[in-house]
Amino acid sequence: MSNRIILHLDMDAFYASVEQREHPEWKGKPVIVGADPEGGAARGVVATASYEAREFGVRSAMPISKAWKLCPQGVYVRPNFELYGKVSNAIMLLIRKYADRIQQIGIDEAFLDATNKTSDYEEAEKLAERIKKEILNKEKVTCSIGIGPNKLIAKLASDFKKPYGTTVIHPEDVKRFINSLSVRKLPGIGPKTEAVLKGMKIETVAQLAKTDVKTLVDIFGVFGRTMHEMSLGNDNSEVTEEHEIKSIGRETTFEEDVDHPEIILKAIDKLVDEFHEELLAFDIQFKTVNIKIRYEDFETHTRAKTLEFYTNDKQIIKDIAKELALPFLHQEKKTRLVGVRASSLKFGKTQKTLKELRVVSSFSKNLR
Ligand code: TTP
Ligand code: MG
Repeated sequence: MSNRIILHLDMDAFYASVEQREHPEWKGKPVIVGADPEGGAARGVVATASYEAREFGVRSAMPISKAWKLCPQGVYVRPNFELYGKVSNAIMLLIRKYADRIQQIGIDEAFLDATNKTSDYEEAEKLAERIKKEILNKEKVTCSIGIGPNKLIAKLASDFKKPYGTTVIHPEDVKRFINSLSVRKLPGIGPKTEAVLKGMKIETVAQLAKTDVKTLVDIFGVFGRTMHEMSLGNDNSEVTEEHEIKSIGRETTFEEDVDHPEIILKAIDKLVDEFHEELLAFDIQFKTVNIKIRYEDFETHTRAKTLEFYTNDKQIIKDIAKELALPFLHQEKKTRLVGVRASSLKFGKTQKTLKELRVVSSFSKNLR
């Protein structure tokens, strides 16, 4: 067992907080970032909601029409990804000095390995407070930080007390902490997996830890083993810096598994529309198109096709993605997830834009 001290930082209601910073008149109000609600008739989803809006029950990934019903008085804002990317970059740059290594995950999270910067958990907690204050002073947005002996525990801890919380889990408290959580809190366990586990009478992490690994592997494949390791609070993965972007894309888990090819093809169009904007914004061309299809039983297929030339053409991505997906659409099994990516990238602009892109692109949204 290592004696690492890992911090996980996660911004509070990130997009909404940035919007409140830009528009001080929205501070203290329910702010909902997502599609235009069009008087409640819109079909998009909520990207995020300020903590004020969460009091009305509004949540990420909720249909905007539902948010409108729950909170018609809310301030509805269309997302400004470039702005969020800029704020995120500034924050990531600022926290660099606090750790030997930082690993950015998506737009609003990062792990920091503070093992060599701090001698114990008490010092680590002070470090976390300094980081939170500096971000608040300089960027005018808040974050929450979790501290633990590995990345998994740090991540679960950062979510424990939000907003502006600090949660420290000492190595000797890991078991008690993780056993108290519901399985849904573990990374990778969404509503569907939660439901399957519930059917097996597994609702808490403590119950998951007591389950035979083989049973879990039979049902969930390799993820069953990961799940069991997580339930024990184990995670040996390092905080690793990521240097280059190899691909850019999106994937979506359907709210309900689908068996209509039409729905999957439409989802592909929508995913491509989304990330293609980023390809254009950052002047990126691609040569390879990749797809991923996951069935209801978690069986997963990936396929790729490489062109002989670089392009940034949206229709090409759509056509190839659909061609690659076609053989998987007429199965007896329903589809749980579909993803599309462009890879073998060629960058047209400067390093600076590249860095911004990393922030914007590394987050892959759950569309409904
Ligand atoms: P999160 O960190 O999951 O959420 P959050 O920062 O808004 O709120 P919290 O205080 O609970 O951490 O995601 C970061 C940003 O990613 C979020 O501000 C908006 C975006 N996002 C989506 O666009 N769709 C989603 O379904 C989720 C979960 C997030
Ligand atoms: Mg967040």
